[in-house]
Amino acid sequence: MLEGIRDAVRKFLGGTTSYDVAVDEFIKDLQKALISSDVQVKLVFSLTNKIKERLKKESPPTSLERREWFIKIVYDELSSLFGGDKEPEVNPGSLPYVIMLVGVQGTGKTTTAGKLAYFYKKRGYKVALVGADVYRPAALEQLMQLGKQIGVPVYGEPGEKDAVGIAKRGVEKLLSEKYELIIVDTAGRHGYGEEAKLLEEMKEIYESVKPNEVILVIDASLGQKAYDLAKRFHEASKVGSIIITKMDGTAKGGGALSAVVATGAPIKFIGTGEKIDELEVFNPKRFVARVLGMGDVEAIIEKIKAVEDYEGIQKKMQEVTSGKSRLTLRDLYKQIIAMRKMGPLSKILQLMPGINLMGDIPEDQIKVGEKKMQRWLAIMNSMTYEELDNPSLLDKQRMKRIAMGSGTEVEEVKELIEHFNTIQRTLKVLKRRKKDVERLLGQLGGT
Ligand SMILES: Nc1nc2c(ncn2[C@@H]2O[C@H](COP(=O)(O)OP(=O)(O)OP(=O)(O)O)[C@@H](O)[C@H]2O)c(=O)[nH]1
Ligand SMILES: [Mg+2]
Repeated sequence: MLEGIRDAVRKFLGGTTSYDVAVDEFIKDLQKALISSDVQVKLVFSLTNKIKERLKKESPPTSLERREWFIKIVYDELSSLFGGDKEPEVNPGSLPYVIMLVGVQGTGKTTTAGKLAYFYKKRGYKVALVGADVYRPAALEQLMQLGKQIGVPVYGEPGEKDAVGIAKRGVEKLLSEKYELIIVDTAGRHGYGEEAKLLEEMKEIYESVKPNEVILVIDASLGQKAYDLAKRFHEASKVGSIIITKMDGTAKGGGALSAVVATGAPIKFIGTGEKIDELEVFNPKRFVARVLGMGDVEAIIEKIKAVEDYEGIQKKMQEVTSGKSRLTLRDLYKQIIAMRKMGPLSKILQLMPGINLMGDIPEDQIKVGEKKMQRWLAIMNSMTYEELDNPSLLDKQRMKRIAMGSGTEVEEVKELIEHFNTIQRTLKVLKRRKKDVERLLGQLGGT
């Protein structure tokens, strides 16, 4: 099970064996977890070979622990299995577009039909639903209610037992009424759990409706069974994409990879709750982070990003505190841009070696609201290079000109400069403190 990977990550990060031994062990655990999750052996080995190759070719950045760097590589390579950096294209290529949802009982097809209708309606498409589940009592009623909630029409034939006929007539009627996006909800059970018959019906609906896309709905908790299941559905009606539901539950989507492998179809959305808007476009990296253990991996990724974004700023700060260089507004500008990408500066500072001395700076001195940051960026955009490099040039006249140019108030320009001065003062304190610490360390050294 993919769940096993999380334990392996934890064991690896917290382990005390030597790095090389731990890497070998981790790779074996990873292979075991993937293979027992029915991922093709060939694929597993190509993945682990890629990881090993990168280990040989690349070396960890100085700011990262070796073990953390290794997990980052695993994360990268697993992500590319799920589609890499990009989110999938979810807009229909041509209109009208017919989607057919398939999947076993209780996975969330009907709920997802409603969520999809809402999602596309919000994107401006003229959407309609077709209820073609004639087995579950009140299936049509459930869909009607969802439709009513979001203002999307639902085609259904209460009492009719011919699902294929309903689907065909429904899609034809809605197409003639110029609906652009039609979503067909199908049954998940068939009489007394006769799966062969269910699949036969899927095939018939598929052939008579000829949907543009078949989406397989899979429950995140499905685990190992997902592979066979996805394969059987794929044979009955060519699955074009996958939606994983109930990602909000305790299961972490272990079966997802298997389903992807079995069908070759990409995951498009994930369901994250029972409510109509709890549907997200699938993001491979976020998903893999979940598989690897959100807490552990996220912390590492965040650290890497923070380190990359701040390496430049760190260098600059060191130069400033050692007296080699002077802080300018241009540095502040870069810092704000990086901060908006990264989150609070205070958090980033904690991650940077050597800067934890700054620990007792009050939070609110470094915290700047998003809106303010945007206005400050506008202000700095209106400054000349000369002014950015030498803020002491900023007299009343210049401030007025800058406020006009950036559509802000002189007060805000002043506020920005005050903030800049605060940072400068803080750095001076830091510089003094650093000297104190160095002197203290020197004394302790006894020389
Ligand atoms: N927590 C959570 N619950 C979900 C999600 N999607 C669906 N559900 C719930 O799962 C249950 C089954 O959902 P349905 O949409 O009726 O499933 P179905 O596949 O249409 O079921 P059948 O028609 O019997 O095959 C309902 O209680 C839903 O509220 C999700 O993403 N998260
Ligand atoms: Mg249903």
